[in-house]
Amino acid sequence: MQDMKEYYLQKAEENTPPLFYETVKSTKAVEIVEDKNAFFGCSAFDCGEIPAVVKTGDKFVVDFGRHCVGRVSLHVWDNGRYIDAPVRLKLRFGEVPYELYRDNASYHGSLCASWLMEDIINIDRIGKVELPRRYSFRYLEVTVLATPRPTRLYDFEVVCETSADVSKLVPLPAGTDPELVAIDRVAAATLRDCMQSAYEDGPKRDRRLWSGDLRLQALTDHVLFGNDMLARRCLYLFAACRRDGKYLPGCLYQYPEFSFDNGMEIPDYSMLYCTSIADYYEKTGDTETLTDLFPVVKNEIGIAIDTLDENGIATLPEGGWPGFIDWAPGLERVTAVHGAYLYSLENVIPLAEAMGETALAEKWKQVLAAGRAAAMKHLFDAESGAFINTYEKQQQEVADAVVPQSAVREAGSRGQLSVQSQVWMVLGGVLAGEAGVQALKMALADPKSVKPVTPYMHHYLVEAWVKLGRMDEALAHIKAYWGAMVRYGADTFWEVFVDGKSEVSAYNDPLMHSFCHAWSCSPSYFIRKYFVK
Ligand code: RAM
Repeated sequence: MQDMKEYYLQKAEENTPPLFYETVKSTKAVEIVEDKNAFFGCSAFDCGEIPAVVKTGDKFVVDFGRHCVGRVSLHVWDNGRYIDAPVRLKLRFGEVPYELYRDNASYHGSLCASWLMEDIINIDRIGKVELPRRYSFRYLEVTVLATPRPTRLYDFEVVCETSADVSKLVPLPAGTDPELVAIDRVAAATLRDCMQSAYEDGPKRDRRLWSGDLRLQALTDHVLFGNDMLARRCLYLFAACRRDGKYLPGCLYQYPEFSFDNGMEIPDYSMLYCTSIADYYEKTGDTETLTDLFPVVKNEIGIAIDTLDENGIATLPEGGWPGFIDWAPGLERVTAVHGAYLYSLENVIPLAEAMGETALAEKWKQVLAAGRAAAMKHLFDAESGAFINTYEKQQQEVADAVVPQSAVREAGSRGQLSVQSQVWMVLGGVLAGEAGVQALKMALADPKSVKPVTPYMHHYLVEAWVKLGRMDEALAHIKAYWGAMVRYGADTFWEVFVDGKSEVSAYNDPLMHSFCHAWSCSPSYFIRKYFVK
C-alpha cells in the first residue's frame, strides 16, 4: 500500500502544471460606502486617483479593477531624503467591498480570524516593497499608521498567478445571450483564480483541494481551459489517501508536504471522487490513468456497499462528517447521501466494463437496482409524493455532533422536505420523469422546505433538471441564481449565496466567506455543454 501511495504521489508530482503570470497595476482609488441596493449593503464608488502624498493617519482603497490572486508590490519614496524612521502601513484586502466595509474586529464567526486578509508592514528602506504572501482580492485598503514625514506610495501592482492558460479560453459565439456571456465570464474568472498547483476551493481561505469542489472544477476546466493535467494531478493526490475500510478524506494539504486529517471522511465526496474519475476517463480516454486509479474506485464503492444498513440504505460514518451535501442548516442527509452513492455507482459501471471487469460490472448493476428499490421502499413518502427524510432520525444525532445544526423540522410534522433530497433521488435514478419533476417543484415551492444555500448544491439542482430533460428550467435557474450574483456586481462567484439573505453563512459570519469559490464556477460547464452551440 505504501508503495502505491509513493507511486500516486510521484504521478501527482509529474503532473504539476506550470503557473502563468500576469501583472495588474492600478492608480485608481475607490470609497466604500453604504448602499442599500447592494447585496451586502455597501458598494465601492470611484473617487479618482490614489493620493499623491500621504501622512500619518491617511487611509485610501486601491481598486485593481478585477479579482486578483498573487503577490503585491508598491513603491515608497521620500523625495530622495534619508528616511528617519520606518513607514508603518496597515493593509487589508477584500475580494468584495463588504470585507473592507466591515471592521475585522467585529468578526464573530466559527473559523479562525487569521484567514481575514490583513497585515501590518514596516518599511525600513524606501524603494520597491514586495509583500511575501499571496493574496486574493480586488480591493486593497492602505492605512498609514506612522510615517516620519509625508511620503509617496505608488506603483501598486499585483503579479497574478494561475495554472489556467487563459489563451485557451474560447469566447462564446457572437450573438450569445448577453446574460449568459456575463455569467460565463464571471465563472471563468472564478475558476482561473482557484487554479493553482491544485484546484483550490478558494484562494482567500482553505486553499485546499476538496474532492467535492474538484469534481465541478474539473468538469468546468475541461470546457474552459482544457487543463486535464491539473485534473489528473488532483485525482492522483486523492488516490494517495486511499485506506482500507475508510473513505477518502474530503480534503488534503499539499504543503509543507502532502498530508490529510483523519476524521475528515465524507461519504458523498468520496463517491463524487469516483465520478470524477469517470468524467475524466469519458473526456480523455486515458486508459493508463484509469488503470492506476480504478483500485481506488473499487475501494470507495466497496466501502459504500459494505456499510449499507440492514435495509440497504447508505450509512453515515461514525465520528466523521455526516456527509456534506450542502451547508443548509438542519439538513437531514441520509437520503441525499444515498442518492449520491447511487449516482456514482451508475457512473462507475462503464469504468468496470472498460477495465474488462465484467463480473464486477454485473454485480454493481444489481447493487444499483437494489439500492434504488430500497430508496423507494424505505425513503419515499407516497402520501406526499416526495422524500421527506423520515428515515434518518437516529442517524441525525451523529450528524449534529460533527456539523452542529439545530433541527428545523416543524413540530408535529412527519418529516423534513428538502430540495436536496429530491435532487439526489433524481440524480440517483430513483425518481424519474413526471414524478421527479413534481417532487422537485413541490420542494422548491414549499415555503417551509429546506433549500440549497451553496452554488455547489445549486449545481446539482441544475444537473437534476438536465437529467429530467427540463432544459428550460435548468437555464432559468442558472440565470436566476448565478445571474443574481452578476447583477449584484460579483467579479467571481461566491461560496454561499441566498438571494435576499446576506446573513446566511456556513461559518456564522459572511465576513469569512470566500468570494471566489471553486464550487461556484460550474455555470460555464452547463452553458458551454448545453446552451451554446
Ligand atoms: C468548506 C469549503 C469547501 C467545501 C467544504 C465542505 O470548508 O468551502 O469548498 O468543500 O467546506
